Amino acid sequence: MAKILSGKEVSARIKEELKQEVAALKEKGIFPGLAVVIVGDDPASRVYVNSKKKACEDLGIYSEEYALSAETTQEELLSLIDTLNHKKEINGILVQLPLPKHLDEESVIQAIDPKKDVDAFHPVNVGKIMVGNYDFVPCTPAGVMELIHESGIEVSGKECVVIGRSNIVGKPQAMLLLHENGTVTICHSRTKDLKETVKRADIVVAAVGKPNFITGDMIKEGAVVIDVGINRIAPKTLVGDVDFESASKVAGAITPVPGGVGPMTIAMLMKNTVKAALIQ
Ligand code: L34
Repeated sequence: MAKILSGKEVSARIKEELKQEVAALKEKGIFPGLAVVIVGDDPASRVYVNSKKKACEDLGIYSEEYALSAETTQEELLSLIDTLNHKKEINGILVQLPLPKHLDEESVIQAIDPKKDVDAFHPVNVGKIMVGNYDFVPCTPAGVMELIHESGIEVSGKECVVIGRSNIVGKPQAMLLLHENGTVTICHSRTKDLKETVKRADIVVAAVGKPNFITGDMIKEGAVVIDVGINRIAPKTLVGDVDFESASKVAGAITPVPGGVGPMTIAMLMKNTVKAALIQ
């Protein structure tokens, strides 16, 4: 049976450390502040944004929430971002994705001051990650790296297979693994022989958004399996992209859903917000 990589526990530890750091910063007159923008009423986004606000409260980080109606125009949203870019109390700006269809995500992200881009989605920050000299790491891939470190596995020289090529997870995840000298393969919907490719991996990161897509027969004995998927298959049932039941029988270490990567994402956002305050 695989070791369970509890993001819930690891994130609690990280947040405890950050809490001390925030208290020390405040003594020096530095007060980290985060603005979270949510547009529309996607229930999942609401849950995540609430967790982000709660984490700020727990750590003593100042936060502002802007909950905009689903009918918000592009101009209104850009105008809010402009205000936040110039607002002294705000060190980090996060626009919760996805946005309603009529809004252009790319230009919204580009409007955020890269120094306040705690998601690291702005092309300037994306480019810095590519080069390997960066301040902010996207929260989910950063959380995955922390969990991999936590499993005690060295990435260097290992076969790493990332399933999914999104800008938010797959692509930056591949870069972070590469920076630690992993041999990285990115799989996606057009990949031939997905099973054979995943089977080679010492480290598997699944970020495809398909419930229970990666099954135990695709996993190499002893591999580290990180499940980024959060799929709601029934009102109260969340499952990952990995079939935990079968995969946990062959993996050496595996993350659960919930309680795996999700809480780590939030801890990493807090880390980036503290960093943003330090940089500014
Ligand atoms: N801008 N948009 C922006 N930044 C992000 O970093 C995100 N993401 C993703 C969606 N959109 C975003 C998040 O915050 C996904 N995500 C996220 C954050 C937290 C959790 C899941 C996804 C989380 O806390 N998950 C819990 C379960 C929560 C539930 O019950 O629904 C878990 O234990 O996995």
